[in-house]
Amino acid sequence: MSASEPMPTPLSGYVGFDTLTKQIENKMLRRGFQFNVMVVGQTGLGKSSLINTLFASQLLSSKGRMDPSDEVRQTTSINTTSHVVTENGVKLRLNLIDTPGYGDLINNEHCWEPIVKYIKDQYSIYLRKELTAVRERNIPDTRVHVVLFFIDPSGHSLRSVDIQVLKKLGDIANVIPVIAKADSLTLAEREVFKKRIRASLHSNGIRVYPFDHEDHDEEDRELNGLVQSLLPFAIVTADKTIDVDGRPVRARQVGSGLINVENKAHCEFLQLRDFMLRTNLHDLIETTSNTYYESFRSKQLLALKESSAKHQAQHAQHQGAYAPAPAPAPAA
Ligand SMILES: Nc1nc2c(ncn2[C@@H]2O[C@H](COP(=O)(O)OP(=O)(O)OP(=O)(O)O)[C@@H](O)[C@H]2O)c(=O)[nH]1
Ligand SMILES: [Mg+2]
Repeated sequence: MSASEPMPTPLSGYVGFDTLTKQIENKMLRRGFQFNVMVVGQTGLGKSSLINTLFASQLLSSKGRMDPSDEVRQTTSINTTSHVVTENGVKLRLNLIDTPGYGDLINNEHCWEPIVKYIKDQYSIYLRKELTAVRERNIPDTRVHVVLFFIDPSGHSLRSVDIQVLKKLGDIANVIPVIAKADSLTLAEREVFKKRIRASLHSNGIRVYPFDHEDHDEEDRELNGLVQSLLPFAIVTADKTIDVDGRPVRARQVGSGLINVENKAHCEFLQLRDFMLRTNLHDLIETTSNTYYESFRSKQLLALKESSAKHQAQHAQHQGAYAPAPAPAPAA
């Protein structure tokens, strides 16, 4: 107890404020949660396929490619699909933001600009709503809570264009790197590749999620450490649904073999989904707001203050130039 805190007053009967957490929970349940996921990476690495695998059953109505016989459609513009999913009474509103692949152009310079602009635009929209005189009680949140960054399973290292994009994204949003199409690497190759990527991220000063911050306690730090040593998640996305013990399971046919993407021995899709949704969904939302949006907000407000001070100074100078000349001093 701190020195300034008064002594606790004993209660003579039940008052009822122990229901406070329940009251908050009920309110949160009624309101539901908003979670916005973006996929970014070179072309053809399975970004759109992951979106269809992530929340499989709920996404059957999505515009994505669900049947392997459908023609593969290249994503050509930033495309957001919205879904509402409910699990045990918890309502989650999802925005899945698919982005066009990059990296197949001769000149990849600035290929990240539309993606960075999209992320910043969402901060800007939120800030404008926050600053209006009559604020909405619940501002719609379109800020990107997590960017899944797809790495080509080359087995070599990160390409220089990836490093550039990761640097830009790591400064403005939570980025979780994943090795795409991990079925093309053996387990031993995956491990070597992962180590090399972690070293490259570190040597290039790229911040990926999760990272420690002051709100974290010992337990959070331990979990972060475990996940950091697992990054990037080696994933395989599904292109069909199979039946395993009477339960529909998402899978991919590779050659004559079948990969159950929900089997932890086959790939780390489940680890990624658990980490993103079961353990860290709230932290991803909070970190976006408290770290990235906060930094955007303070920079914008400082810039606004500076420009208004400059404007005022210019105005004063302007006024001075037209001010009547001071009266001549009386002759001695
Ligand atoms: N072997 C294998 N193939 C995959 C995997 N994920 C996706 N594919 C296939 O890769 C092709 C491209 O998949 P998309 O999901 O369209 O890739 P994308 O990253 O959205 O591509 P762009 O929109 O062009 O950037 C499709 O034929 C998919 O079936 C995977 O994990 N393993
Ligand atoms: Mg696509």
